Amino acid sequence: MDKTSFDIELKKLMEEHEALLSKPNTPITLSNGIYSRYENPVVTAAHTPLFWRYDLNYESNPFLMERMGINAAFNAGAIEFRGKICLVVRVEGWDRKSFFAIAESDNGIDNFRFRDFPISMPETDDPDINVYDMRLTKHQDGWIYGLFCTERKDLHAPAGDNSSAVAQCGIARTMDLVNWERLDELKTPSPQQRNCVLHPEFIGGKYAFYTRPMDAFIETGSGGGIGFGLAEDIEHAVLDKEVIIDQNIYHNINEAKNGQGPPPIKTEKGWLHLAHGVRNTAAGLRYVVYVFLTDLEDPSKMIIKPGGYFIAPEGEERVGDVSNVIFSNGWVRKENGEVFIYYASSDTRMHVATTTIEKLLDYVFNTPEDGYNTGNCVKQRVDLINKNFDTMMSLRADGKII
Ligand code: M1P
Repeated sequence: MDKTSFDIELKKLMEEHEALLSKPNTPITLSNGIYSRYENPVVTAAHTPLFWRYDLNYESNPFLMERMGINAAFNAGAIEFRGKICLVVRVEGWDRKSFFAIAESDNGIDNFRFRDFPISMPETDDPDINVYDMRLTKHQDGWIYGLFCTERKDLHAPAGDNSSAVAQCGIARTMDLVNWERLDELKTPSPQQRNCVLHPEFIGGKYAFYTRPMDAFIETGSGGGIGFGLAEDIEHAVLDKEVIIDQNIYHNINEAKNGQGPPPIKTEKGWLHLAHGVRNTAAGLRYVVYVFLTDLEDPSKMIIKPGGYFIAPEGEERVGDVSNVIFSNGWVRKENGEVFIYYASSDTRMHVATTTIEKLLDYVFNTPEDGYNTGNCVKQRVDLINKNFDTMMSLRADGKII
């Protein structure tokens, strides 16, 4: 390509990129009353800066090749910081390695822009092979913590198995989202950990962690659900004991496994949790997210859990690198009671859904709990139909429904 064509192509690329970044996002008009979804994803691989992907220099890249592409931008931690919504996005290159990068927006709905540089996360003595899924906690002790999964090859895997890894919980902290201090990895009674989250407040003077005990890399095995444990110290955090606070249950949305999403939000009625649940299907695993509430004094104590899922994949959300997945590790409670839920679809892109604390509490307290069998579930539905009966009949008489 000659220099003039190069300049024309580059200008086109930059204009298209800017058009994507500045595209307004609007709520989908028909909401389910619980939350509103939005028309467009908020962050995708295409949102990453062109200068992360292209060599913009004509002399070294005369064909304007995208030399270091980005495959996906998903599973972001979220925090409101200095008046902006900051997402710590799991960005995955064409080389399959994930890294963290901050995308920020003034309104949290659109116009997310990545900072110029990704986060250069400090290492421990045992370097990470891959890191992902950061949960951000603004802790009572004044620090912002990022807990994430760190993976290294499983040295005990059979020869030729290049997929098995050992997953552990990495911990880093920051005051400014720029400089990060890496702390020791979390030690727990479980051989592996994913989906660990730091609770925002001290419990009995200790740091409290949500965990997801696992026997192996993919299978949770005897772990059984979302765990909870206390550590004396955060710099060398050790949990001597993990109790399961939300168990996997037969024939349920989390029958295969589950995991705490973002840190819980404190409300007057209890700690509001968002978590993901996984079940098996003939087409593979299906990931959805669900909500529950735990006790204000003792967040390991479940107060109430609505039955079923809160968000499941819809439309284009169903398809991606790992299809049929909704996963969330970030949400933000605004001062006015609004809640912005950041969720990823199919390990590919980020979306937002908006709701309020008032609606979430209504949802948790007034949605029937799981009936655990078909008979009970039919009774719950018949109760609803009976409750609606008079309204239904008068709407029918008025010709408003058939
Ligand atoms: O691919 C779906 C998700 O799988 C993992 O979640 P879990 O540990 O609960 O199976 C995570 O690797 C997550 O990043 C991914 O979105």
